[in-house]
Amino acid sequence: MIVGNNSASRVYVDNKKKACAEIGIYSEEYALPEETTQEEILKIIDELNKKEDINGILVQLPLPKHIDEKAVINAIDPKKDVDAFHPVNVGKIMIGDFDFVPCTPAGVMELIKESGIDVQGKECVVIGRSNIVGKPQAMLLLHSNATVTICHSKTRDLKEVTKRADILVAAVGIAKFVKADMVKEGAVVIDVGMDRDENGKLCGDVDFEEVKNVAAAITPVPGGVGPMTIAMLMKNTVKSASIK
Ligand code: L34
Repeated sequence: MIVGNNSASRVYVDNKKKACAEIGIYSEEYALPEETTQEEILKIIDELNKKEDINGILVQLPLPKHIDEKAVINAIDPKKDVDAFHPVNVGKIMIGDFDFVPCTPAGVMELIKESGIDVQGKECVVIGRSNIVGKPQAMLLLHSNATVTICHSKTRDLKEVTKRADILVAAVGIAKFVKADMVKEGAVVIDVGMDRDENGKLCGDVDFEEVKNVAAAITPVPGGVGPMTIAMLMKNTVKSASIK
């Protein structure tokens, strides 16, 4: 479900639909106008919760300001919550007993694993503490036996903290925020950002051109974490269909 006219959301949802079509997942799009009421959204979610042939429900965030995001997420049947945003699924991630992993953090873990990088015992620093990325990212790294630090806008001496990282995950939402002097030589740098630079060009939270010279490995934007987010959504959806 996509509500309103956010052009970035439009691109992401189109990419999700394309991925579904490519691998043979049936999908329905509910594209609703900006002025849709919360009741209308909740009614559609209720119908989808009951539909036997629907295994996954995703409401693209952010929602328009007049909609209570929490109420919408809470309305999704946790068994169909392929984003893993429902409090039940968030709790399960905390315990380490989960079916669905939030797509972006799961994509980051997959990138690390597929690159042959061992997380166990490593110093991992996550910049950003959102419910969608920062917090679940920290939990997934912790479950992989990393030593995890979460930092944010109020962190003192941020640079001193990020420089300790063997694996640095940037999820702040500020274009080119991470500079070379914030990164340890040989670190693995993962860029979750989807920002616009001064020329309106898509870029990440990491200053790629600077940081690539100090990092042992670094993800680009676009073509890094974004496509992985979508791949993990597909994985959660297949899982949902197979365990129902
Ligand atoms: N409910 N809301 C819900 N679930 C999610 O998992 C998301 N997220 C984030 C925003 N809101 C959400 C996404 O889908 C971020 N996100 C997302 C998904 C796909 C891409 C980026 C963010 C993506 O496809 N990125 C492409 C470039 C896209 C472009 O050209 O603008 C890339 O190569 O990085």
